[in-house]
Amino acid sequence: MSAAWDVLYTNVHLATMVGNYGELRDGAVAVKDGRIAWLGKAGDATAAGADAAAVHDCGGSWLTPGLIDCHTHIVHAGNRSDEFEARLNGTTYEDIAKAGGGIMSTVRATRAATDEELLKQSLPRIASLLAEGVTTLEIKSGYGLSLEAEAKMLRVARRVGEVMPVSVAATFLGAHALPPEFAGRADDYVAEVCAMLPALAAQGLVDAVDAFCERIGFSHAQTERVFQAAAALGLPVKLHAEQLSDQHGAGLVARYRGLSADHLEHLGADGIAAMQAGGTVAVLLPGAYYFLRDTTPPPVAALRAAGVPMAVATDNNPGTSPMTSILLAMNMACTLWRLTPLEALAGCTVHAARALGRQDDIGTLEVGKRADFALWDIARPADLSYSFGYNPCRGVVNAGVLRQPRVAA
Ligand code: DI6
Ligand code: FE
Repeated sequence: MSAAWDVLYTNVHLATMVGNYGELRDGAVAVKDGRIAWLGKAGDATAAGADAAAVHDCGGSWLTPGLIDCHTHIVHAGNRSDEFEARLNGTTYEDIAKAGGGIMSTVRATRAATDEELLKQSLPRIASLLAEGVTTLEIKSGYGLSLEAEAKMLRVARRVGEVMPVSVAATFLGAHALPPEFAGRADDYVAEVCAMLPALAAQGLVDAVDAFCERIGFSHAQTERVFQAAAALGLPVKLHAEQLSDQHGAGLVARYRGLSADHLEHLGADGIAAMQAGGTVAVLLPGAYYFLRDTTPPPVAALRAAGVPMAVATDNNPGTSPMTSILLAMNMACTLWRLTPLEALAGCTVHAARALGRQDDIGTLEVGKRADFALWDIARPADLSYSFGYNPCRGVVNAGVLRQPRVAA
C-alpha cells in the first residue's frame, strides 16, 4: 500500500506567513507530489489519518516558506569592482562614463560571453542566494540590448532553473539602457524592444516585462509603448520606477495592473494611491540605496498606511547592488527604512510571490501550495532580520525534496 504522504517534516516550528508570522510551534508539514498536503501540530499528524513514506526530523528548527528574491539582474558577465575602486580613489562618474565604463561595460562583457560562460559566471552568485533559503528567483535581461543578446540572457536564466534547485521567473528588460548603436535614437530603440518581445515570448523566454523609467533611462511615453507591446501578448508588466526622480512611473504601471513598481525612493502620494487601486506591489531594494549612498528613503510609512504590500529584494547587479544576500537585504530594510522584521520576512515570501504573480502557488505555507521551504536554526522568526553576515539556514526544500541538508547544530 502506498503511503498517503511522501514526507512528513516534523519536530519543527512553522512560520506559515498567513496573516502575520502564522506561528505554529511544535508543528509538522506533510508533502505529497511536491505540494503541501497537510500542516498542523505535530501531535495531530497521526489523527490526520495519513502515514508518510518518510519522516524527516527537523531537530527543533524553524520552517518558513522558501525565500523569494523577486528582483535581480544576477545573470551578467564581468563585474565593476575596477570602477568602484577608481571612484574611491577620486575618479568621477563622468570620467568613467567617458572611458566607456558603467552599464555599457557590463553590456560589452555580457554580449561577448557565450551561454556557457554567462551561466558559469552567474552560478556562484546564485549559489550564495540559495544557501540562504531562496527557492524562487526572478532574473532580468537588460545587459544584451539586442534580440540575440537578450535572448541569450533569458535562455541562461531558464537554464539556471534547470541546473540549480530553484524556480526562475524570467523578466525581459530590453528597455534598460540605450545601446550605443542607437545613440540619439531612443524612440527607434523602443520600437526595436517592442519588436523583440513577440520573438522572445514565442520561445517561452518571458514571464514578465520590465523597463527603466528614468531621466537616464526611458521616458513615461516610451515605457508605455513597451507596456502596450506586453499587453498585446498578455504578458504582465513591472517597472523600475521613481528610483532617482519622480517620473510617475508607479502610476503608469499600476494603470496597466502591473505586478510591481520597484525602487520607489521618489514615489509621491499620487503613485501610492494608484498602486493601492491597481493592486501593485512595492518592491523595495535597499542594496542599491546603500551602495549609491542615497539619502532619500522610499515612503515606507505611507505605503504601510495605504496597505500597499511591500516586497524586499536584492536587486543583484554589478553597478548599483552587487549584493548576493537576501538576509542582508532584510536587515537593511529594517535598519535603513524601519520595516519591521515581520514586514521584511513577508517581503521575501508572501508579498514577493505576489510581485511575481505567483501568490496562488508559493510564498506561504498552505495546503496545496508548492512545498518550497527553508529550515533555520533560529530562536524566533525576527532573527532572520536581526543578524547580518550570519547564515542560520540549515536546509532547503524544493518541491518537497530536501536539497541542501547542512549538519544540524
Ligand atoms: N537601476 C539600477 O540601479 C540598475 N539598473 C536599473 O535599472 C543599474 C544597473 C547597472 O548599473 O548595471
Ligand atoms: Fe533593478
